[in-house]
Formats: sequence, structure tokens, C-alpha cells
Amino acid sequence: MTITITAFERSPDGGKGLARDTRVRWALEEAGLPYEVRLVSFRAMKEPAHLALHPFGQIPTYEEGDLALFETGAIVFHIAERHAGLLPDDAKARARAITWMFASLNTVEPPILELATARLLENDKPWSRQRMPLVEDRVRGRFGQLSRRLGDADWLDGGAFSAGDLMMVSVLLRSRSSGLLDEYPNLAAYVARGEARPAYKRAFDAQLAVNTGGPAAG
Ligand SMILES: N[C@@H](CCC(=O)N[C@@H](CS)C(=O)NCC(=O)O)C(=O)O
Repeated sequence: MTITITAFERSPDGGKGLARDTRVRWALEEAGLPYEVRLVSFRAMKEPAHLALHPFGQIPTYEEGDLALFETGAIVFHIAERHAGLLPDDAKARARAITWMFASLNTVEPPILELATARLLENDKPWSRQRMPLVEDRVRGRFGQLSRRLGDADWLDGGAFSAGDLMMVSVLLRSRSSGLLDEYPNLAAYVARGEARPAYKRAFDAQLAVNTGGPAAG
């Protein structure tokens, strides 16, 4: 059955891979599933046809036959549950991988999003300079905890790469431009390991091609 996802016709990041279709593309690439992409404009995302798929008028969405999903956590979980390579067979290891998926979205992504909002949308406010250290320290708090848990391991559960790592790396990548990730060398190396995966590279290149009209350079 054909899988179709939606992505920005023109991503605000110009193809740096930060738009959330990249994590869905990555999961599909890890699972070896072909997919099609329907590009949508910001205006089209708020129109009835897209709102029928995504009640919040965002990307990405996922369609497979008469199934339509939104929310990257749910989409990646759907893919991971049905195809090898993203969730361990062992029931407990599987439950732990799913836990990391939730942790990435519910515990790590919120302070990163707050930082992005503070930097991009609120930096002209009179209180912005005073608030910024607080926002950055909330990110550092989570990064410190995650860094201690990861330790010297390659992946979060110690053994094989899972959908939990796919989501966590995707979330951490969104903070890289702040420089905070580099304060935690094991987290920076963890993200680099994720980016080095061939499936990630294919996903990245595909979204870059949309935004630049050609494959990634280097
Ligand atoms: N929690 C959602 C967030 C989706 C989201 O924020 N998508 C962004 C692109 S990365 C978007 O569509 N932004 C445009 C908008 O909200 O109008 C998910 O993980 O799928």
C-alpha cells in the first residue's frame, strides 16, 4: 500500500532537516519502506483538505490506504511496530525503547522548543535578555540528565539503535544551532552517530532536495 507523507513546500529552515517530516522519512528509510511526499504551502496547511488529515494544520501527516495519522511520535511508532529494525523483539527492551520515544517528545523537546521560541520570536521583547539564561538553563538541565544516563553508550538503551534513539536524535538536532548541545560531548557524539546512519542521510538528502532543488552537497 502506498505511503504518502506531507512536508513543507518550502521549509523555514531551508533544508537543514529540522522540519519534522525528516524524522518520519528517517523511520521509513530505516524500515526500508518506499513513500511519496505531498508538499504543502503554509496556506494549504490551514485549509479544510489538510485540516481533515491534521486537526492542528501542521506537517507531517501520514496516509496509508484509508489510515491517516498525524503527530510524529504516533507515526514513527506505527512504522516501528510493523517493520523490523526500529523496535527490539524482546518485550522489555521494546517497552524501554517506547519509553524513550515518549521521553524525547514529552520531556526533552519542550525546553528545546521554548528556547527556539525565545530566540526566534521573542528576541525583540524588552524582557528577552533577562529571560534567556533561564530558558537556556532549562535545556542544560535536561541535557545534563540525559548525558549522565547515556554515559559512554552508543544508544540510549545501551544495545541497538531503536525508534527511541531516532526520536531523541531528531529532537536534539533542533537545539544544535544554540551551541548548547556541544557543551555535552557525549550527546553531540550521539547525535552525530544518528546522523551517520545511511537511513538518516537518505532522509536528510530527500528533504534537502525539496528545499534546494538538488541533492545535499557533502
Ligand atoms: N507535535 C507535532 C508538531 C508538528 C509541528 O510542529 N509541525 C511544524 C513543522 S516541523 C508545523 O507544521 N508548523 C507550522 C504550523 O504549526 O503552522 C509532531 O510531532 O508532529
